[in-house]
Amino acid sequence: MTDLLLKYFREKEQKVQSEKVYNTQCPFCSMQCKIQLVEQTVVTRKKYSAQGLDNPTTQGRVCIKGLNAHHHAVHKDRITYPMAKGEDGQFHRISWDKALHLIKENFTEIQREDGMDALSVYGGGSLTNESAYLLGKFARIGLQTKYIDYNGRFCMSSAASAGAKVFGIDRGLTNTLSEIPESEVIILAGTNIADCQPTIMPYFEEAKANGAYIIAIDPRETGTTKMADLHLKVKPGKDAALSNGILKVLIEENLIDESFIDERTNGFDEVQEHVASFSLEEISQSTGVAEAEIQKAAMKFGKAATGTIFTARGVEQQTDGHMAVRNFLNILLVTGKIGKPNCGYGAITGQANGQGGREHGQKSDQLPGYRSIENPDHRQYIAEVWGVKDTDIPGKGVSAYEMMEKVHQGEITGMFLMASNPIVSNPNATLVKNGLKKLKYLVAVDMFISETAELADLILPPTSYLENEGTLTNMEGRVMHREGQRRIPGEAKHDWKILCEVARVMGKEEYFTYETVEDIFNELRVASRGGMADYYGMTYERIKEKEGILWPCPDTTHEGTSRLFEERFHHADGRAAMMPVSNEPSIQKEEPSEEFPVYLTTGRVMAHYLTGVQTRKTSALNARFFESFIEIHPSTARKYEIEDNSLVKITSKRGEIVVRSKWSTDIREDTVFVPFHWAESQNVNNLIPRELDPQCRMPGFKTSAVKVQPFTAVI
Ligand SMILES: Nc1nc2c(c(=O)[nH]1)N[C@H]1C(S)=C(S)[C@@H](COP(=O)(O)OP(=O)(O)OC[C@H]3O[C@@H](n4cnc5c(=O)[nH]c(N)nc54)[C@H](O)[C@@H]3O)O[C@H]1N2
Ligand SMILES: Nc1nc2c(c(=O)[nH]1)N[C@H]1C(S)=C(S)[C@@H](COP(=O)(O)OP(=O)(O)OC[C@H]3O[C@@H](n4cnc5c(=O)[nH]c(N)nc54)[C@H](O)[C@@H]3O)O[C@H]1N2
Ligand code: SF4
Ligand SMILES: [Mo]
Repeated sequence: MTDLLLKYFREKEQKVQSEKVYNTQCPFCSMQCKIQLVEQTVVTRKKYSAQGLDNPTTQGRVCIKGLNAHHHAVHKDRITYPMAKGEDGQFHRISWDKALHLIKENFTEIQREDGMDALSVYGGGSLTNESAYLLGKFARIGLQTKYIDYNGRFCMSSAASAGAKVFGIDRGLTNTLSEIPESEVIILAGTNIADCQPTIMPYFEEAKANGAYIIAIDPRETGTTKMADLHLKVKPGKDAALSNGILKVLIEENLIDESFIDERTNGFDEVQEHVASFSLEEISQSTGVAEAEIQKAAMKFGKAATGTIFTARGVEQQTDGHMAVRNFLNILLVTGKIGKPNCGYGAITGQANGQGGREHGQKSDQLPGYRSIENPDHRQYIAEVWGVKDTDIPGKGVSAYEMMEKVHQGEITGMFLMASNPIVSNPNATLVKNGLKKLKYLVAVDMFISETAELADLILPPTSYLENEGTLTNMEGRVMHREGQRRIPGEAKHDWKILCEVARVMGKEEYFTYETVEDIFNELRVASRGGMADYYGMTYERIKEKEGILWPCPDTTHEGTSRLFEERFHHADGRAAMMPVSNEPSIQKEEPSEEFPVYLTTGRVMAHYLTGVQTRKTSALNARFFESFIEIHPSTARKYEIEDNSLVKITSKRGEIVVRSKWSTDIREDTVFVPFHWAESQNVNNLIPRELDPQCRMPGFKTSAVKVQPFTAVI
């Protein structure tokens, strides 16, 4: 054998020797696609390839983000040791001991000077159930503060609060995805699943192949609306009115299920009276949707034997998001299309653990298992699980954005931030940024120096989805086990371990004595027992064996719950609560004016995830969209003298940004669209108002008014 051949074989052997295979779940959206990552070391370089693994929800599918997710986890910018900001304003490596000492010193000082509630905790929906649960306990017991909330406030709060009020329980999907193909009519309201949950699409494609009629509601044409048979191109923010139009036709054409209404609901008479008080013409005028189209949508939905409604952030991220969702639920209830096969509701959950993250206590008014922090019995129960007195559990705090206002006002002077980038994702972002700069001490737990972490005094390195084991609850309400098999890089620690260590230095070690992540899950099971989101019957062993279990699962012989509400809703009388919904929001939304003449709406593109901290690091994704843009109709663009592919200044009452124009006839002429994946001078949240939904404190990310003009740089 020649030297060359020998070398070749030796190298090949080396390759095989160093191949490692990791099973995991995609860290991004709520589909939670199962992924296998193969890591090969070729001489000194590592090569990765990812592929989908079969499971009941995604059946082996993965999208472009999942296939490329590992890039950020192995990125050179990843933080792998604690870093403190020095006098020079730069971050410097320090030891864990030193980091924990700094936290103890600063947090103790803040609470001594400014009071216990001067410290705040801000979490995220990508945390595992175990970390999300522990973060709630950490705030209340570890730091003894009432101020905790999380980014899910901007994501799930409208749908969650509507579900809880109408049905008495909030699980994203009332039925499993496997029922979609048999549903005859499907309404997709304010959701762009084609870009945001791509691996869900085959369920809908199968429904279409079976003859389903799909109705999409969106101010823009998207990959999702293109699949629809009918697209109601609504004006931003008018979903409550539009759904009232549909409801009016259903009731007045007698396309309702009277026995279902009588036996299973309350409040129908008020809804009937309400829809008689306006005309379809008024609805058509305010929503920009033709009367005939509203009628068609209602007739199709009302006449079908089965039907399903999905909503997402287009409907929900509004200052009347809670009520708008309630009105879509009114449509389901008057037609009796819930609690049955191939019928039901789905709030398309957003983040990896958008579902589990909202169940176990990261929310300011919530204790584990969806218990209420204001209910004395619930407090008592959780106090017993935690081994404290109920008086040791602080009361209700405020929502995510309101916490930022308290920071700005100087009432909150310290913050522990885990898994969010709030200066990019909050509305009224300039105020949020200025506020966070004033904090006496900000600790950020993040894999990267995000725009917010940049402002921190201390950054702690967490593990990524490849290393961190735990459970996450997908959009169906299916609790899945993520393996976390890769070796931890550098000195990174799991989020839950970081919480235990900080609690220890704050003198609360006895409440945080977990050896493994499974120990936390076992405590969560007990804490959730008897609550709305009951996980008691799940164990790691059962979850692994069944490839996920749908909650509620109240005992260890229970199979989990595929379909909700077959016999009763979860209110004490077993009935669902209907309620009339006003066409006009109680908190006025911005309408176009002479100064700010077009609607601005915001959202996502397929290649990027949220504030882009992870996906902007991935060249395969970033190459698809490396900067922000404004989607604008050519006639609107001409009116404001904006050329295609040119820089545009967008101004609102709050501020201005500069992005590139993208002419498109897909969007309404009175509306522009800007994604929110970029920061600094392209951060669209600098334009978004501070007003919140009065019921659930959701900001109005999807409706504001702006001016657009060509950007000419001053040199
Ligand atoms: N690629 C990608 N996928 C993601 C994410 C991501 O950042 N990138 N994020 C994940 C998360 S956390 C979430 S919450 C989900 C979000 O998933 P979606 O809610 O589907 O995403 P958005 O793009 O925010 O908004 C959906 C649609 O609402 C439309 N819309 C805007 N205003 C209105 C309105 O007033 N009424 C109606 N009816 N529609 C309107 C927009 O044009 C858009 O097409 O996606 C998840 N998946
Ligand atoms: N204008 C506008 N604004 C919006 C929205 C919109 O549609 N329009 N949507 C809103 C919605 S739905 C959402 S969900 C929010 C999301 O907004 P953010 O909460 O800001 O979300 P991310 O950009 O995902 O920030 C997560 C950060 O946590 C880090 N991270 C990721 N995984 C982990 C982990 O496991 N542990 C730790 N410790 N860190 C981790 C990432 O590196 C990143 O820096 O934005 C909201 N803001
Ligand atoms: S982003 Fe969502 S759909 Fe795409 S691979 Fe990840 S979990 Fe699946
Ligand atoms: Mo979200």
